[in-house]
Amino acid sequence: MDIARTPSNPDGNPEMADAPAVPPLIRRLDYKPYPWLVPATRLEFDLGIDDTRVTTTLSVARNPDAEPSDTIRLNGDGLTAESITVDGQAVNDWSMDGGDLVLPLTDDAHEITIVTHVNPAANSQLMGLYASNGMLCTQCEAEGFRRIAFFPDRPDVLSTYTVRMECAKAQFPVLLANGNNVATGEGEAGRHWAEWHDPWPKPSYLFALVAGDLVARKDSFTTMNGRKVELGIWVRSEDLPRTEHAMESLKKSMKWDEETFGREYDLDVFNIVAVSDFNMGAMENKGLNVFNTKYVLADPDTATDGDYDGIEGVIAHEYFHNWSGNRVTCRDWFQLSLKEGFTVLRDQLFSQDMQGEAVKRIEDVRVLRSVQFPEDSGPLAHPIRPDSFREISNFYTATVYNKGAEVLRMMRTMAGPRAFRQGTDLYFDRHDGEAATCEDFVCSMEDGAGLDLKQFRLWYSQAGTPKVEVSLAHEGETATLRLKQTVPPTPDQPAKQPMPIPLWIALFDRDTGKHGGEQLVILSDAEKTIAFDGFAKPPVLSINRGFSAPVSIEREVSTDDLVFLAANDDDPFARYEAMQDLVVGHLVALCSGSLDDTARDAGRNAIAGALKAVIADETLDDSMRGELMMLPSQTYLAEQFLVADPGRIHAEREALKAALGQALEGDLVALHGRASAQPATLDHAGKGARKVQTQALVFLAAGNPERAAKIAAAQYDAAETMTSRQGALMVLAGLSSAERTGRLIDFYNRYRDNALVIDKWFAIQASSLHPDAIEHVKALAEHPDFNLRNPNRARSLYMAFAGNPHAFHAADGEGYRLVADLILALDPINPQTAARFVPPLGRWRRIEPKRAALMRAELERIAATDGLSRDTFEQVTRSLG
Ligand code: B3K
Ligand code: ZN
Repeated sequence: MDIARTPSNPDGNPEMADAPAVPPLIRRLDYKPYPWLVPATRLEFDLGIDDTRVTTTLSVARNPDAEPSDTIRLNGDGLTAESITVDGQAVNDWSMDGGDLVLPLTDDAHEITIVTHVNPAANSQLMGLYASNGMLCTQCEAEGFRRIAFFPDRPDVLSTYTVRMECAKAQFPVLLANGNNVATGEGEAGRHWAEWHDPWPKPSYLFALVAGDLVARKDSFTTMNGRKVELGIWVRSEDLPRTEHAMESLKKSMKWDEETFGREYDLDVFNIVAVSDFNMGAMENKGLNVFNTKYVLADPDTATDGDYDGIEGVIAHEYFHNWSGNRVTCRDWFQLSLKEGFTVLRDQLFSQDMQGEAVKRIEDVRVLRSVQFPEDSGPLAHPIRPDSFREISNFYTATVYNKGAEVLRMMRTMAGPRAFRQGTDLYFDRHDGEAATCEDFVCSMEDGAGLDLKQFRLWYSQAGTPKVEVSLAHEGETATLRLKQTVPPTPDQPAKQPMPIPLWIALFDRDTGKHGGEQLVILSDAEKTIAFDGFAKPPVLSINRGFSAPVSIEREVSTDDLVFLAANDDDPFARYEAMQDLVVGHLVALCSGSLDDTARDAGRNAIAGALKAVIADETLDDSMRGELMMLPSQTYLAEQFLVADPGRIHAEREALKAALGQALEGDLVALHGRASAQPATLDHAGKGARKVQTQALVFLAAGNPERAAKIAAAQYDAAETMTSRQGALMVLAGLSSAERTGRLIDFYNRYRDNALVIDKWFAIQASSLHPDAIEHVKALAEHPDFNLRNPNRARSLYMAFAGNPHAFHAADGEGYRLVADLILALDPINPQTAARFVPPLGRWRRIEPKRAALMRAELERIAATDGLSRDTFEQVTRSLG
C-alpha cells in the first residue's frame, strides 16, 4: 500500500501544506536531548541512477536522559514513505510535520522499518544521494541524510550502521560505505551486492556511500600500535596517475597525528573518493572521505604549487576529523567550531611542519584578514559559536573555521604546546564516543592545560574583530607601552566586554638591530600600561608577533620604524607585517586625500627602498621573499575604512604597483631571470622560485606592460609547470596585448579535456585586471563549457569575478547585477552554493553611497523574489539588516 497517499493525520494531506514564509529561527539555548536512542541502524539500498529504493531499519530505545515522549520524530526532506512498520506491523497512525514523519511509540524499545525512494539524477542540490558523472555518492553534513531516509538527523544521535547496497554490476562495479566491507555477493541478471559495517557509533551526517566505475591507488599504513590499514584513493581510471601526491599526503597526515596529538586510526580501511560535482572541498565521513577532485588530483603539468599544498592540507584536515569530529562529535550545530576550528588548527600546524612555519602562518593570516575580518565587520558577523540560525549551511564560515582556529591557537600560545597537548589529551579521553560542546573543550583545557579560561570564554560568545590601540612613549631610560582594546558592536551585540588578548612583543634597539627577548603580554582589561626600563634611546616596537591574537592593531608608527622592522625583525610574520603596514599606511593616506604629491613620492620611495632590499636580501629564501613582495589585498585595504571607495583604492593601489614596477624594473627583470633559470623542481626551492617569478611579473606588468607581456609570453611558452604557466597567463589576461589572446586560446586547447584546468581558465579571465573583464565574464557564461550545475565551474567564473574588485565594483553597478542574476539563477538548482555569493553584495554598508545604493537594490531585488531557498533567504535578509 502506498500509504503516503492515504494519510490518516487529522490535518489533511501533508503534501499540500505550505512551506512557512519565513523559515524558523533555531536557537542554541533551546537545545533538548532527543527522547530516543538509536543503538543500531540498517540501511538497504537498491541503487539506480534515477530511482533508488532505501529500506531503513532503526532499533530505538527510550533515552533515560531526555524528557519522555509518546512519539518519535524522524526528519525528512522531500521524502514520502512507501511503507512503515513498527515491530513488524504496518502502521497508519503516522503524521507529517513539514517534511518530518511523526510516529506514535508506546513501549520502551521498538524496531521501525521504513521504505522510501529517491531520485539521485534529479538531485541538483548535491545534498543527500546524488549522481555525478555516472556514479552515485552522498553528502550528508549538515542535514542531507534526511534527503535519503527518515531519521533523527541531528549530530547527538549516534548509531552503529550496517549498509547493504545492491545494483547492476556493470553500471556500479565498486560499492563503498563507512567502516569495513563484511560481505559481497553476486545476484541474478548481472547484479551484485556488498555489505559494510561501521563498528563506531556515529551521527547521520557522517554516513556515506559511493557506487561507481572507479579504480583505486592502493597503499597501506601501519599505525603506532601495529594496526595495518588498507588505504584506497578512488578515482576514474584516467585520473589514477594524478593520485600519488594525495596518497603521500594521507600517509604523512596519519603519522603526524600520531606523533603530534597521539591520535591513532581506528579501522582496517580508509578510503577517499574523488567526485567532480561537490559543494565544498571534502567531507570527513567515517572511513570513507568524499573529496572534490580539486583536492585529490595533481601532477606538475596541471596543478599549481598552491594546488599541491591545498591537497596536502585538505587531506590532512579530513583525516584529522577522524578524532576531532568523528570520535568526538558535536552535540548540536551551534558547536560546529568544536570540530572545525580545532581541525583547522590541527591542519595548519601540520602544514606548518610540512611546508615551513613562517610562510604558512603568513598565508593563514592573509586568508583570515581577507575573508574573516570582513565577515566580522559586516551584517553576517556572528560569534564562533553562533546563537541562532535558520539554515546551518550558512554557518560554515571563515568565522567558525578560521577564527575558531585562532581562538584555539591563542589557548595554545598561553599554555605552551606541551600543556596544550595535555589539554587535548584530556578532551579526547573524556569525550571519546560522545557528542560534545565547546564548553566541554574549554573545561578540558582548563583542567588539562592548567589555564584559567573564565574570561577567555568571551571569545566564543562575542563577535567582531577586537581593535587594539597601541602607543609607545619614551622618557629617560623608560619605554612605556600603552594598550587599549575595544570590541566593536555587531548585529545583535551592541555592547561588548574586554577579552584576554595574548600579544607577543619585542623591543628592538635601533642601533644594534637586536632585542633583549620576546615577552607575552596578556591584555585582559580595557587598558593596560607596561613600563620597560633600560632603554637610553626609544626602542622600536614589534607587536602581535606571529599574529598571536586575531585582532587589528592600530598605532602611530613612523615610516622609519616600519622600514627598520621590515629589514631587521627576526620574527618572519612581524617582518611581513611591517612591509604590509608600510604599504597600508601609505595607501590609506593617499585614498583619504591626506598626502600631497611630495609626500606621496616620499612614501613611494620608502616602499621602493624596502622592496629593493627584500629583492636583494640573500638571507631570505624565495618563498619568504615572495610573501614580503606581496601588496596588501584590496579587500584588506577596504577594511581600513569605515566607508570605502573601491574605485579609488583600486586606482591608488595600481598606481603604486606601476611606480614600483618602474622604479625597480632592473631589479625585477633580474629577479625574474634568476627565478626562471632555476630548475622546475617540486621542492621548497623550486616553489619559492616560481613564487618570485610571477611576483616580479606582476610588478613589471604594471610598470612596463609591453615589456612584461613579452616576458610573460616567454614564461608561458617555456613553462614546465602549471604554476609558471598559470602565473604568466594571469598577468597576460590583464593586459591588452597581442600576446594575450593567443595564450588564452593555447591554454584552452591544451587542457580542454581537464575540467580542473578549464576551471582555472575561467577563473583567470574573471579575476583579471583587464578593463573589459565584465564583458569577458558575460561571454564566458555563454561558453559551451560553462555549467551552472557544477559548483566548481560556477565558482570558477563567478566567485573569481566577485573577488575581482575593479570589475565587481564597476561604478554603474553592472558587476552587482551580474552576481545577483547568478544568485537568482542558481538558487533553484543549488541553494547552498547560491547563498555563498550573497556576502560580497552584503558589504554595501561599508562602501561609498552610490555603489552602496546599487548593491542594496540588488539585494532587495533578490529578497523580493518568490520561492527563495532558506539558504538565500537568510543571507539576503541578514545582509539587508
Ligand atoms: N565538514 C565538512 C563541511 C561540510 C559542509 C556542509 N555544508 C568538511 C570539512 O570542514 O571538513
Ligand atoms: Zn572540517
